[in-house]
Amino acid sequence: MNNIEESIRLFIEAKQLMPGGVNSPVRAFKNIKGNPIFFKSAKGPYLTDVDNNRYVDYIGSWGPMIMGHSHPKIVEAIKKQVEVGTSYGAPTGLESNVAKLIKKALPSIEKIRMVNSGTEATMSAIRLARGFTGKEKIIKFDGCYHGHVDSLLIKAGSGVSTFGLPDSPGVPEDLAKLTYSVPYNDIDAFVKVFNNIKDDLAAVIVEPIAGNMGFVPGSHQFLETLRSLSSQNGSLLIFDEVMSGFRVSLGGAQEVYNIKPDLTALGKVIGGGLPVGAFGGSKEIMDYLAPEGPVYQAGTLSGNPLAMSAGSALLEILLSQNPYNDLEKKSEYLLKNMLSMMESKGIPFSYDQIGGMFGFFFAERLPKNFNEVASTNDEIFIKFLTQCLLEGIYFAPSKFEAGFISSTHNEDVLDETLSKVKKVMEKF
Ligand code: HOZ
Repeated sequence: MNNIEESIRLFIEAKQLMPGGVNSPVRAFKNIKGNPIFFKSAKGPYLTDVDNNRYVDYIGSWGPMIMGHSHPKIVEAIKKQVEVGTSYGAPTGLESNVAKLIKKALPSIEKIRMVNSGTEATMSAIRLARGFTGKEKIIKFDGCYHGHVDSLLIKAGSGVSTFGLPDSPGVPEDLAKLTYSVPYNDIDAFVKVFNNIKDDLAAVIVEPIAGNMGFVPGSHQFLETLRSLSSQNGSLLIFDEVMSGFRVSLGGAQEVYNIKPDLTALGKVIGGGLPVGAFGGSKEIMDYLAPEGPVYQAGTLSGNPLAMSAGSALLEILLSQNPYNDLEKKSEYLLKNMLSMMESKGIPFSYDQIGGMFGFFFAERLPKNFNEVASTNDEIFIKFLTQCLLEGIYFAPSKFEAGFISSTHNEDVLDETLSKVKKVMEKF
């Protein structure tokens, strides 16, 4: 069992200095009534905390560590760039390199704008959609989280659900009323709202594979309905692939479903673990952005050379190795074996995975929307999570988050995880 004395001390100190002791709410472990683990290093599939405990990591910095932590090629690319400058506030060829790599994997993107986070990507994509269509209303889906953007912080998933804050104070009501949130995977509910507001509908934004209410893929029919009605109406369909992009497959969820969105938002993964985001789409829409067009968006650190170097290194590896089948097999092996342990204890358990992204729920049936996720068993989740942490397995600390696996999670690492899960299950 891990001793986390130093993490406890650092958390006490951090709480005096930062709200909740963290810079992003889910990390505080408040919902599982635990002390967050403070880390000092990471390599491959492992994290090491400040008390020298080792954890098998199933968060992977919420996505980017597809090839494991501190991959030598990414480390080398960052080191090389550090020697020649970390920020110029001016163009480099590195940006075009990342743009070309992304275009190769995601053909719906003809032009792209680099930003600094997924939040910035969705925020700017919404502004562009409004500017391009000349319309103002937005449809989103309950439990989808698109960053902490005012217009999108309505019935959002991730930390907003984890802490039971369906709407955030500070979001002006006049802005919030332009956003309509509809149950995920519910075609009838969508069509009804769509028909009511279609004359002023700028965009429909969706996580085609939701990774912020646990892991919940959209149904084909649901996503196809969003595509066809948006096209008929001249509204833009925005796929938020901040979580699913380069995670579920090389071409993201849009490749899995063979559906072409008008705009795509990407995040952390394309920076190989450095702060980055991007949004892109057809030339016609993207050229509506300044300085080509009238919609304004800017940033000194956008296309930052360090982030672009790390991103290029990771994307080149992903394009050449296409690790997604292997990743899916790994998560399936893990989850299938976890299921049989749960079954032998009579604990309701279900799971799903695509590529390197997965989810498990303490429920008999896989949830299809936010309400179903919310009603999965909290008591078992908290007990399981807490015991796993003590044994050195680092799963996402909220049932409203997804799991991530890396190519460095080899058979030994998976078996090590399973033997620890077995030990945890002895306490049930
Ligand atoms: N909202 C993030 C995942 N969906 C968590 C971010 C973090 O705490 O790093």
